[in-house]
Amino acid sequence: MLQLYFSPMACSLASRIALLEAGLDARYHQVHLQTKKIADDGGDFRDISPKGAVPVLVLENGERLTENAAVLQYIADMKPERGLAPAPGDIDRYRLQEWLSFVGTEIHKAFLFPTFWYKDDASLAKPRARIGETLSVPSAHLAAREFLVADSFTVADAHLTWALLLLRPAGVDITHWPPLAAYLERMQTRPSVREAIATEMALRRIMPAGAA
Ligand SMILES: N[C@@H](CCC(=O)N[C@@H](CS)C(=O)NCC(=O)O)C(=O)O
Repeated sequence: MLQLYFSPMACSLASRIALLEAGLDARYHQVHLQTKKIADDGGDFRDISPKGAVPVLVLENGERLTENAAVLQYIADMKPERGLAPAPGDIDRYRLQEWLSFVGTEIHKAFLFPTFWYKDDASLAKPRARIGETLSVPSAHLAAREFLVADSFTVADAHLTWALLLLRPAGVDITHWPPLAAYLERMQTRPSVREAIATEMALRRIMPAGAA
């Protein structure tokens, strides 16, 4: 069985959504990101991945895969019939990678990560100044589209949904970008998204962990 190392409401939420969308069972291991302790057994998460970051997907053969973009595409490719990623070679597969990269670098690492990990105003001045311009890109893209890629839900939507969910606690009001607010509302009507959020919010109440 697949195994996912995750932290409640961290970016690994996208992998949980993808697993649910794919209908794949997995064993979930909670990680405390500040202490790098695994909740199950108190083990050192850095022994699982020296990066010390979630998500880590342990494959059926025991190999470990890290990085949201790789993990999400791997999950999608395990169940191609679910259409969670366009077929390799299709131009839309590169569109998917374009969005995974954009969310991972321009929203996650450029804004959410410093906001949740650094917190001081001096470090955050530039990320705060830039986030509006960044969000205007997916906002314009989604103004006349339901999903990021082609016309159905893909793992890129799982990734962007997570990032948009964290913008509010990061101090960004996404109602300033009505297409993004409407998109997030639509995504939150999906059973996979609702279940993933409910599961992880319940865990977060038990063991608060740093996100992003
Ligand atoms: N480049 C990685 C970044 C993953 C990442 O930053 N994950 C965060 C949670 S959202 C984390 O585990 N941070 C802990 C740390 O960096 O020490 C990816 O896209 O998967």
